[in-house]
Amino acid sequence: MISLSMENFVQYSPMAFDMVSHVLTLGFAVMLAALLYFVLTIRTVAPRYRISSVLSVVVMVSAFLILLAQAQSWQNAFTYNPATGTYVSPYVGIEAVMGAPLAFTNGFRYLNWLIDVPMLLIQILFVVELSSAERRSRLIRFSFSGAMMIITGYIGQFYEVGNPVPFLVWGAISTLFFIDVLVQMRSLLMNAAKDKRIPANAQGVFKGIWWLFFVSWMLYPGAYLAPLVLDSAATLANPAAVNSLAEMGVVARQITYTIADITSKVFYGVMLTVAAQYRSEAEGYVMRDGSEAVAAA
Ligand code: RET
Repeated sequence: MISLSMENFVQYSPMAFDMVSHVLTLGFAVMLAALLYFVLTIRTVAPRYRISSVLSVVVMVSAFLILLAQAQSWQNAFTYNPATGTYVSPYVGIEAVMGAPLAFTNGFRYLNWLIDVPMLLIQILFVVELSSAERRSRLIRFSFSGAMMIITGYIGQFYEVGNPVPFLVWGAISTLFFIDVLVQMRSLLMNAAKDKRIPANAQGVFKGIWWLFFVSWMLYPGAYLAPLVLDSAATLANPAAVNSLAEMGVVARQITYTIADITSKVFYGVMLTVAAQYRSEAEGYVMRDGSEAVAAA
């Protein structure tokens, strides 16, 4: 049984190798920049919405660290071979490398999602209008389904090279939890989009959040399935064609992860901040900078 990520079995042209390095660097740089946005805008919303910004901050810190580690892992896992002009893992084809410390893995991403997915799902509960009993029950169901979706997918990804049956079975189990998350999120946002207690501009933002959520979260299962490209490529007779298809699959997968991370964490958090700002404004909240206190003294 092979339990290494697909990336380790492919040879990369310098262009493909660099594209992945660049896109992974973009990923962690955006998280750090957005961290500042969420910290600096926290007082632009009324206190009851601020927990959403706090949760975005938690997501940014954990994503920054994991994506930094992910980029370093990419740099360390491959060496340039001047004879072939490609980057390769020194371990390709060596059975004894199971557990090799420098092998590239996407597994850390899943453990990061285990933190971030419940946070992202919970933060919306503080920006739409819910009774505290409903908020609590939604929070429990979101956290349970979100965590189960990631844990089952994490197990599945160990089988991505050469073990299609457990890979697809665990992926299917994960999908059942994903469907529950989608159904809950849709009802939450569609209700918010027609809730009379929410001003029209914020209602429009909630509708937009649904579409952003749906598209960005669908990218993750797409990236999970990328190794199937490698499996089907393996049936081709020409090894160079197999490699170039797999190389494209790896580059596409890392680009997909980065787009998904930026949209599902950063754009989503910004849209929630905007919705909270509209709601705060409609409720008469005015941001104070402390100068009136100084003037009064
Ligand atoms: C897996 C396994 C295959 C089936 C499905 C999956 C869904 C993953 C999702 C992940 C979302 C992650 C987010 C992270 C943000 O930090 C686990 C790939 C359905 C939807 C939003």
